Amino acid sequence: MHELYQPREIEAAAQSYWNEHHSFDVSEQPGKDTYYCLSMFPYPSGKLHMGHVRNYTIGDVIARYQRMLGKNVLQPMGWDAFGMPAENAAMKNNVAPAKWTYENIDYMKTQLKSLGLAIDWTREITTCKPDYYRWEQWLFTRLFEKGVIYRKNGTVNWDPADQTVLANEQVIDGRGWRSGALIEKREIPMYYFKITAYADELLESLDELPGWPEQVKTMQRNWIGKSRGMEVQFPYDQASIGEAGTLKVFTTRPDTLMGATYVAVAAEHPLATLAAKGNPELQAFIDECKSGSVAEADVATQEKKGLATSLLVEHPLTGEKLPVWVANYVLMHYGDGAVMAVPAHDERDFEFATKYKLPIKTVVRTSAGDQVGSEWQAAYNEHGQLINSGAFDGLDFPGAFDAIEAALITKGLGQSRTQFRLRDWGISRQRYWGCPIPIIHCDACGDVPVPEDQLPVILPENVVPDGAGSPLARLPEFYECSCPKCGQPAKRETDTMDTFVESSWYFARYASPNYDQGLVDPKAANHWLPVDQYIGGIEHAILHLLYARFFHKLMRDEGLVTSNEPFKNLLTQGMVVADTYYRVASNGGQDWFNPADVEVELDAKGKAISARLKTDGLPVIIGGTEKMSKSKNNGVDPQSMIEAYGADTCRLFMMFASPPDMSLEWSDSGVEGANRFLRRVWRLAQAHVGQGLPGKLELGNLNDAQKLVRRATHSAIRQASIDVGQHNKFNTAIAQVMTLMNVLEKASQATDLDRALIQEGLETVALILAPITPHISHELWQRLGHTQAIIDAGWPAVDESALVQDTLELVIQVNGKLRGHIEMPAGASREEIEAAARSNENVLRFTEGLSIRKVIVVPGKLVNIVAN
Ligand code: ANZ
Ligand code: ZN
Repeated sequence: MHELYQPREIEAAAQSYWNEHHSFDVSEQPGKDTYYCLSMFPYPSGKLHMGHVRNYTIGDVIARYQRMLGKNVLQPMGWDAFGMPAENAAMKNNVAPAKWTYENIDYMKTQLKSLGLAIDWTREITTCKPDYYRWEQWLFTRLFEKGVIYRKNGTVNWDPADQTVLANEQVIDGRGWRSGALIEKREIPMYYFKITAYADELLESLDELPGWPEQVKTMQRNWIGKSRGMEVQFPYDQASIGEAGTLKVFTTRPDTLMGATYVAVAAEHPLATLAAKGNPELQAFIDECKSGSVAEADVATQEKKGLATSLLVEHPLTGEKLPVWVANYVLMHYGDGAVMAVPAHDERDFEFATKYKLPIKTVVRTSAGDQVGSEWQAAYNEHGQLINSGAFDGLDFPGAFDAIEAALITKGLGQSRTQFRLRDWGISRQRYWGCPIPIIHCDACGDVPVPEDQLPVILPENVVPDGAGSPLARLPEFYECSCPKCGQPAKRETDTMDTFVESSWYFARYASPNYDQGLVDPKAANHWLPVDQYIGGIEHAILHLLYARFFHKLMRDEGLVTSNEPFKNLLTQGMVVADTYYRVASNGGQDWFNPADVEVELDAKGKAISARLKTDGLPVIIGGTEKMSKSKNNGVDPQSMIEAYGADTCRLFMMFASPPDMSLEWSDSGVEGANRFLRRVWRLAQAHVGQGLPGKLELGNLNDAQKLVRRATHSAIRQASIDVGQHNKFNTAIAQVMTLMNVLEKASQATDLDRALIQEGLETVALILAPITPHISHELWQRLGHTQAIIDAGWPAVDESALVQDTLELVIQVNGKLRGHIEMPAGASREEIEAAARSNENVLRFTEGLSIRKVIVVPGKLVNIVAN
């Protein structure tokens, strides 16, 4: 055994052992407990960042731990390989997105391998390869025929200079990121997944997921946004509108109907169009609204603006005439694109009514009272008794809801309705690097799905996009085809799918990645699914997880899987954060410096007080701790870390610095600490092994000191098992190992029995660390004399008898002050303890001349003697 810890050699040896033995390749083994551990697969952007490393380390530790519990563990990996960055890189470097992507995958795979992850690489999935996306296309055609996918017009950002559609993030302050041209909105035909048909189930089955963080479930619930309310119709005032009809609105507060003082419609609403005829001012306002952002968050925060029309509608119950306004805070695609405005009880309406001097009428008695006043804004969402509402006065919310519904039904002007915020999922993208939508447009037959025997529709890989328009739309050899139905010349769809589609079902494909008879082999899929533990970033809490849950239900309804939900347990790992440093640049912006290039001066408490750039020695400003990112230049490259210290140090630091769901603060001294600890373990093992391995541990006659060593070993096992098994708390499990190491380093090595105890302790250290630092554990295990590899060893078991304490140390107090300690047999009675305490020499000294009034015994802890 080498004297010094040499991670490079140790890690290479362990990894080649796992490779040669195909240690992590798994197959279905009926009867054996399965465990499917999945980390969100990476986008092949070029190289791994620390967020990846943390994600995959957490997943790997869980996978390896479950394997030690005797389970058949599947841990696969793949590449979410379609997407815009490849197109951008292609334009910048004039290289085809396919080539760029495959090269990145090659490099990142070597990086992942250097981390020593227990991955079954035979199941690797690359979503941009036809053998993967053909099944996506197959499912698309099935769902299209079922009507779960349909076509309708959708609004996109159109760049008139580049003649191309832009994603929301490519529109900066209303202009194209590349051309700088003012972006227009355009309506174009797109394909939609009818996710709204599953809205109720997606909501309900969140309750079947106790293993998900509550926060994520709440985010999903809010996104789905189920509201129970009422649709209310306001009859047109024919004199002003010129025709008969009703304006339909959706409200969650029908109890406030008697407080409606105006109605407001979205700019795209037909009544707005009607009112704008011959009203250029209104038309200009409508155009302005239409050119604004499509993002809902922007609509919520923008200044409320509107314009009156000359149109009136009638209140459905009182017949009172209410003015129709066009307002920018009303969304066309929610509810009915129109609202009944109740400024007294709705914040947005209040802001609007105040600005435009519209009447405000209170109809609900809230904690703020009956009148509009200063405290009253906090009470918007409160329910209360109705006032100023005629026949409905005195009713509470449920009572008012029912009574008003009954009144509306009688008049045929309304009824209750449940409304979802969730919209159908538009998946058409006018981009090149994505999965082609398998539809053929025929003048005679319409939209014809590509027949199964003509799948996959292969994306040509040798294309270099230039940013102007979709390359596929300019490739006749791609889009020219004949109609599968009538045989006439037809045109292939040139849009590709949203890349969220690929990541919505990859977890199922891993079960049978090479299966060529279907999307999944149902037997394999049902063997492994649902995923036991899914691990990934909180940034995917809404869209990815919702789409994946949706797809799982689609696959279920296709008869491909039997479970209802794809991910039994979800762990959202915290961010990796690091210090930031900057200088103010001459243009007023900030120049960020990497922490590696900065020297920091600390005060006595270790707090940074000043920092200088290493190159010029001049000060830089300390910018605080932020998520590692390119923009703040505070990233640490995992590769350089692994090269400097080895993967085990990197893994140990990541797992020790904080629990997986909390943010992890990068610290060079923390990394060095982790490395120092592994060197300590190595040193002790080396010294131990160097003397020759001891004989078998004979438990018969341990002395007190030896019992302490053994107790330290087994209490580490007990605590680590609880921390890891029940709470995913690897950091505290590591702390247990550190405590154990302190004991082992001080323990006597004089006799063979002493050394047998150290052997047991070191084996425990290797085993508990095995999921976290698998390479050094692999090596130590061999050095400690095992022929079987540590990956095939079980998680250590607690010997309860080792935890039994023969004697306990009790604290002695006189009048609450610490006056000494006594050793007592663990089974001593209160009386025996009291007697021993009374005869203790310190007690005798401190109670001299006093009389003892009371003796309080807290078994196992202390004795307090009250004397005066
Ligand atoms: C009258 C009212 C009175 C409302 C009141 C609220 C409070 P959720 O819960 O998100 O479903 N609304 C309806 N359609 C809208 C649209 N297209 N654009 C903007 N706002 C719209 O919200 C439903 C509430 O949002 C509805 O209830 C409506 O305002 C508004 F004291 O109607 B309410
Ligand atoms: Zn045809």
